[in-house]
Amino acid sequence: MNRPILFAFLFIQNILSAQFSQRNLSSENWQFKNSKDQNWLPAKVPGTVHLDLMNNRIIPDPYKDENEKKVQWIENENWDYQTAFTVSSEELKNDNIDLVFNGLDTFSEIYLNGKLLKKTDNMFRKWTIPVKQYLKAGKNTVQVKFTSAVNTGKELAKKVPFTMPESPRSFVRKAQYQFGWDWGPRLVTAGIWKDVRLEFWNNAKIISVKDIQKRSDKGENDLHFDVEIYAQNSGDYSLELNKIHQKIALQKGTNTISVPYETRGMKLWQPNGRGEANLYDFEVQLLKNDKNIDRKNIRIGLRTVELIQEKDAKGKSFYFKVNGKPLYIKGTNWIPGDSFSPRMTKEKYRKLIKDTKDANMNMIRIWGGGIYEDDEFYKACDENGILVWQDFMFAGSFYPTDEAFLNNVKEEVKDQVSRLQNHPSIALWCGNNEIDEAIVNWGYQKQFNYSKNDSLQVWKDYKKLFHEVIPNALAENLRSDKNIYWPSSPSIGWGHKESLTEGDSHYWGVWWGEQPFEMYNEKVGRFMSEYGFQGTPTLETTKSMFSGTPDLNLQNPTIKAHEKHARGWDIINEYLKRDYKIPTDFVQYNYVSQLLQARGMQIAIEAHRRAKPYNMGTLYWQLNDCWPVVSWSSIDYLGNWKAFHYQAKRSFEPVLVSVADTDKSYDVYLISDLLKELKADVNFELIDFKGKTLWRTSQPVLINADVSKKIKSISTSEFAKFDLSGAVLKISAEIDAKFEKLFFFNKPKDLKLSKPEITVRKISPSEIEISTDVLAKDIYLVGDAHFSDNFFDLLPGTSKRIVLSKPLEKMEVISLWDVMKN
Ligand code: BMA
Repeated sequence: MNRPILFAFLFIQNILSAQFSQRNLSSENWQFKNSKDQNWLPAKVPGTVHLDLMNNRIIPDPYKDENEKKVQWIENENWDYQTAFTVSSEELKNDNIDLVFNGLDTFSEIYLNGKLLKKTDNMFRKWTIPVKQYLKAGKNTVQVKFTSAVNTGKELAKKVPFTMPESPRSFVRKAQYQFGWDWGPRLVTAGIWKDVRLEFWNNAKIISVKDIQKRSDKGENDLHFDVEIYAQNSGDYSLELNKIHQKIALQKGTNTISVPYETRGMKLWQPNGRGEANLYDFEVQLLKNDKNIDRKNIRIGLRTVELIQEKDAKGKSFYFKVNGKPLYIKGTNWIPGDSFSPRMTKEKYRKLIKDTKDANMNMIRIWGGGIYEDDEFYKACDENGILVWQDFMFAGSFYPTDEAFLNNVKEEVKDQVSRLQNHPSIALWCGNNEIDEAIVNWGYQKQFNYSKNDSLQVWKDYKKLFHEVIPNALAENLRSDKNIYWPSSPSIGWGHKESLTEGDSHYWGVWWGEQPFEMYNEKVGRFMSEYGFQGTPTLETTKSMFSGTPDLNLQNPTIKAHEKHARGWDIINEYLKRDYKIPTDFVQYNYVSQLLQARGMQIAIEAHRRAKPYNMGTLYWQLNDCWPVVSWSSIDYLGNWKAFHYQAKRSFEPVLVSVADTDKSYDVYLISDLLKELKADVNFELIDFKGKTLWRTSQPVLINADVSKKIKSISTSEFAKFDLSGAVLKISAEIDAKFEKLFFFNKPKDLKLSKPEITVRKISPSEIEISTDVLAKDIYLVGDAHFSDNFFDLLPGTSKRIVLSKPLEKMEVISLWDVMKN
């Protein structure tokens, strides 16, 4: 019923806006089918074949039960998509009509009215096809036929004379995590995963608008815009930038017009923790005979980012200067938010980025095994002051370098860089995730019996792609200070001592190497871009793994199937034994495994921050999940904060107290990321678990801006007379900067806890107050709401107010005593 009205509206709009207009074809009635079948079924665009099969009840939800196995056949099939759409004779009067696909996953043939117009082979490219001559007034049909990426990849792999690891995934320019990861299911998708449009234009169109910034020696930001215009006909045009008008003459073909802009009065874009993330909107209009023929809107921030690497006594520095000042980086790694990324919502992106801001972070690394993220992701980062470390999408394998592959990558870089370049959040472009490391350390050459020549070839290919083709393509498309390129993360693998003295480092001795958490205190590099430990998802998310009534039991095959690391459960249990115990009760296991993860990460983050300025950044592995799973994430698939996210927030506070436990002393550090000096009277109090003060002292402290400083060293002999397994050191201050830190002397399993009487008082429907008589360690408020704090310690005789995201009828409270009592 609505359709004719809609068409009429679009039609009128086309005429009114005269020259440039576009139509969204995603909202047409799309259909799909297995290419072997006859019957077409309803489909959704943007989408993927798995979602369409689920919507048509042909497959079960792969996230539930052990269904992942049941849907593996899909990757070997070919899938056809089609829709019909109407074009008016008015629309056909435009000089140019382009059919634009923002993303096709992956190998496809595009037909318009039965004619093959294009073959595609890269999920990360945008395809623009001039179609005016193939369109007719009235009904038109577009078909996109996808061939299996797995089968195509296998064919491509045959061209390389030796076996490549992770074949066929590295042969296809497609999100690599879809082939299965140690936190992700194998779900190799196909489909029209981004919007489809028809674009109508005449005379000329704006290809891109780049904001180019330079910081002068005086510290001022110089700004101009490079407007790239394609003109079909040369002639006189005019350009308007936020109402500033200028006449321009265009040549036939591509023209670049540079437009300076006065920045006086504009405020800088600052990363989270350093001030406001100020953004400014610009509209660029192209006019012919005073009529608008095209426009582009961009939102920019004024900022400079530099990566400083200078030789020093221990190696080479690695830090970011933002707006001229060194910035200690606190953050995390991002993986795609769903195995079916087209169903990620704006709200989900916004919430996850807000969660990083709320946890005091200032950078997020988009890991190279996923996707170049949706615009919404970067917009949210721009607005929240979260810098982005952007990997190109290559991860943990060897990649081919035949001419077709290299050309394909060049186009991919061009498309992605021109889409993303204006986001002030993007700080660095990185060639790949763990490929240098894979070549040097992972032993594939031996595993696949490479000859010496094969091995040399792999290294040559690597250099070609990541030291030549990608950085050159980046430089061609990003001619400004914003082009900071780093070939591989990490630059040096964690088995080599240089990984701790220069470059960025992924330290996996804890977890993969099963070294103790305390090792984090020693393995501190210049910039830690990955380290992590798994924890179970929250109970709500665990329950969502079941299609029927959840059977919360560690032996349940569904629960087991939602851990993708081959030794995952064993490693968690090994560390549980060391620091806690292995509970048999499921809820307790879920709780303690989260505490374990939070504890390990606290040790790591604090060691990194204490080492400032030797260490200038810490990005833990990983923020989020793409399905319900046991993983390194701090926020689970449904968006719930695990114990670790609450801990990350505490450990990333701008002012942090941290205690380093050496054999001889307890060294207390005050770490400040603030740009002003700090004065405080710091109180130190040793309290037993019943609330008795055993020892106390206080001391005035003055620390400079942005430093880590040892403010006190307490000799272990001073505390020798106390039973430290039943005591906690409280370090607090109220003046200038307010902070409180509780330091325990023993591992959780060696603490002499007694049963706390925890009371919950309702203040309002969404606020409660928790209090306790004796020390309550790791209080866990169990309920399906977000709590302003959770998994926290409460000292004897104290209370804490907690805000709930929604009123709860039922809430349980447990603490570590409940687990450790027997
Ligand atoms: C890092 C990442 C991922 C992986 C994680 C945990 O190396 O780059 O590839 O999921 O470790 O093993």
